[in-house]
Amino acid sequence: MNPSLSKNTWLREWSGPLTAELARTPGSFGLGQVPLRLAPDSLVSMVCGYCSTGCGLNVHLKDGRAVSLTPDPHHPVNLGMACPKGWEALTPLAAPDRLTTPLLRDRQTGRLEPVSWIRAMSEFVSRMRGIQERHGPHSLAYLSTGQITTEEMALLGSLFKFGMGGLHGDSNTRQCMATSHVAYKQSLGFDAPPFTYADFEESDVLIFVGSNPCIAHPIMWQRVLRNPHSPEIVVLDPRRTETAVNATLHLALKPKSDLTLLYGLAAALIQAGAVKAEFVNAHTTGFAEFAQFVAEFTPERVCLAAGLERPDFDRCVNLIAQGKRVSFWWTMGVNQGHESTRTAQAIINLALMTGNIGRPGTGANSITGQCNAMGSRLFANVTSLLGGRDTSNPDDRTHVARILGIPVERIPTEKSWAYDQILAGIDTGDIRGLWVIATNPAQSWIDQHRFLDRLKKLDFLVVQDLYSTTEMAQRADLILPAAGWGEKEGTFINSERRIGVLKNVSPAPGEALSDFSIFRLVAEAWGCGQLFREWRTPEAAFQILKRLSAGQPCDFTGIRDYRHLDEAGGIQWPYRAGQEDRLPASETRERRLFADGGFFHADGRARFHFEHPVPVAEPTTNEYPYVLLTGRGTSAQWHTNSRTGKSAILRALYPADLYLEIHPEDAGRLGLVGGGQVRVSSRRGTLLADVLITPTVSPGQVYLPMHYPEVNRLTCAQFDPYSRQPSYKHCAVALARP
Ligand SMILES: Nc1nc2c(c(=O)[nH]1)N[C@H]1C(S)=C(S)[C@@H](COP(=O)(O)OP(=O)(O)OC[C@H]3O[C@@H](n4cnc5c(=O)[nH]c(N)nc54)[C@H](O)[C@@H]3O)O[C@H]1N2
Ligand SMILES: Nc1nc2c(c(=O)[nH]1)N[C@H]1C(S)=C(S)[C@@H](COP(=O)(O)OP(=O)(O)OC[C@H]3O[C@@H](n4cnc5c(=O)[nH]c(N)nc54)[C@H](O)[C@@H]3O)O[C@H]1N2
Ligand code: SF4
Ligand SMILES: [Mo]
Repeated sequence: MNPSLSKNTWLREWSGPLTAELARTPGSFGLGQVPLRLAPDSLVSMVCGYCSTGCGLNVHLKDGRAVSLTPDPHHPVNLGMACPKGWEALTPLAAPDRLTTPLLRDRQTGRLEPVSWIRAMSEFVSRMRGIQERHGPHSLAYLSTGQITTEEMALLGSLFKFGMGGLHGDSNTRQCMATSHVAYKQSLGFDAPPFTYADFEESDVLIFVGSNPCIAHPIMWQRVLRNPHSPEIVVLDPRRTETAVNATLHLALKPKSDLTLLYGLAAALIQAGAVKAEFVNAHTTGFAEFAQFVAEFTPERVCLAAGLERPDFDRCVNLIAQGKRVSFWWTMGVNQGHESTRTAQAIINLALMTGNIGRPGTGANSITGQCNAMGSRLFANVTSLLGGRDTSNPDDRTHVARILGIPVERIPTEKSWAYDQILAGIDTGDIRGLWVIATNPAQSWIDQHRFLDRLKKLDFLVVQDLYSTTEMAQRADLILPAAGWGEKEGTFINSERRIGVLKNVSPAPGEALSDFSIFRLVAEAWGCGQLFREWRTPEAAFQILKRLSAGQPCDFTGIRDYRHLDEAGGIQWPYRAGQEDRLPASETRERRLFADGGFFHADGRARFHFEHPVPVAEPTTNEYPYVLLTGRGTSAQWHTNSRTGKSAILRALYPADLYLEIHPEDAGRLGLVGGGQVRVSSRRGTLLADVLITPTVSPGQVYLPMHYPEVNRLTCAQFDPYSRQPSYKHCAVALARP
């Protein structure tokens, strides 16, 4: 049977204005079939759905079916290149464990059984409502993602908070970009990464802090390789990563000594007369206090703390002092730390004090992780109100209510709990029902055993995913089958603030629905569908997002519609209505922020933030003598491997089993042999891994790639106090022969 027909049938059965509408216009709701506006034999361009680089990919349609994919040679981001995940992006859609119907756990047998959407929705509503009636409206929570479209995130955040009366919702962006969000907001006045990818090619000095783009952002790294200025590349990473090997200077600092080192660099730059006083005086506040604060971070002190040789430190200072266009880039080695916000701000401070921001080839540049973490930072309605507004500000609430056409009383005045607080709320009985969308925290959240124990305490767990086999799905009471990238429409925002479109080029299997349609169904079933009547299609929702962006730093009211985005190869915010006529030709394809030195605080000035470094939660001891670092393994593996593990081509590009990187000296002392096994234990758990002996890690440190299910058994739940981002990259472990 034609799957789309069966969908229409059940949709018609379930009465209600929305469902009738869905049944009438299936294509535009991502209900499975290729929208009519795509010619059956054509080349369809769309943005990649893995990492935040946002490469343009061309999907080749034959007889209305996606048959292959090639990188878009004209796309301003990737210029015809793609990494293995991008090339293989269609393969995971056809995996045999795709969900084709909702699954409900039978209370008698404990097994997950297929049910209709009507049953799934009535179960969702009756059990979630029941929890709210028994334990109050805030006893529900959701955990979402940076991997669904901006339209979907905004609808979910609005539905849950304004429609269902919930308050607590967060996403895996907390695991990833929360630090950058808070750091930018406090320092620059808005969460605004200032760069454009051309900056990779225009710098004469690039400094990567806790960032391994060779593996995690390979196409950004290709842009670095195109830099014609023979740039100096400095890498601050405890490991000799693929990126560090390609650097002109690798500072293999001790794990989590970044803040001390960055303050030391600031002090030495001040000593070297490298401060751009004119810029600092005109555009910043707090420099004098900062200069006084860092004075005690002498080269001797910081080299000792960071385990660096003085000549390497001096060389780094000279490169920054003498560089004409210095750019600073950071990723998870910074964000996933116990003092990560101040560390990110220490990087921002270096760019500000040396005037390296707002000009080509400069910037304090946080590289994003997931394809749409930037969308979630602006529109998920999680830490800020839609469009980067402030939940606690009555004017902002009134404004958003007016734009959405909803009563202002529906907008909560309080902020949601952060991810870790929501989980702690399960222990205290405050959170009883959890809805998990497009994230797999049963593998990816820190301190896994504790996480899994908490799941058992829930009254009701709903998981919305592509696959029935993920660690989360297996534990759900109800699974909602979602359409994935390539099976739906919407937009993503990449690392350089570029909004790109994705398209529906492949039918979703069985009764799987786009997340957008699922949220609309929930709204309808909950009885609040009327509040979201304007959110008819993803593109209609995009028009609402435009209005929400108006007047904000992220204003993109100048973008007409999806077609406009498509024709332009994506458009970076800001792009205000009328701006297209005023932009110089050189800036229509890419733009950076702060060219005029004006920042987003009310006084137009950027701020220096700083604070004394503090020790890690779990230093090594005699019993647990090694520091465990975790992160990405290969360019072919994506997070919990639910998608990348489906491709035979990608599987051939990474080791099948978990492996531990260990220095030859340590391996020798412990009698470990390459290819043999090692038991790795922390205070919270233990695992077995294959031994990979390599000098890329320093003695006393070991490394596990995060893509294998066991890794987070070991990690230690410590959080940055400002961003509440987990510190995945530091805990103490013991090693033993099994
Ligand atoms: N292939 C692939 N690409 C991806 C992803 C993926 O899963 N697979 N995920 C995407 C996502 S969501 C993200 S967030 C990004 C992550 O991108 P990256 O942050 O570049 O990747 P990681 O390997 O997590 O961490 C980077 C480096 O931080 C270093 N590090 C550890 N501790 C410290 C420290 O104390 N100080 C410093 N300076 N460095 C430290 C690690 O050794 C590691 O090399 O990648 C994105 N791209
Ligand atoms: N030890 C350690 N742990 C880490 C990290 C680390 O460096 N070290 N990094 C952290 C970081 S930066 C991140 S971002 C997280 C990532 O952690 P997760 O978000 O848990 O990882 P993913 O595997 O990307 O999970 C996405 C899920 O969504 C599903 N999915 C994909 N597309 C769609 C869709 O369109 N709709 C729906 N409904 N579902 C979809 C996938 O099948 C998958 O199950 O991991 C964190 N965990
Ligand atoms: S670099 Fe990122 S966006 Fe580009 S193809 Fe690879 S995964 Fe996709
Ligand atoms: Mo991430």
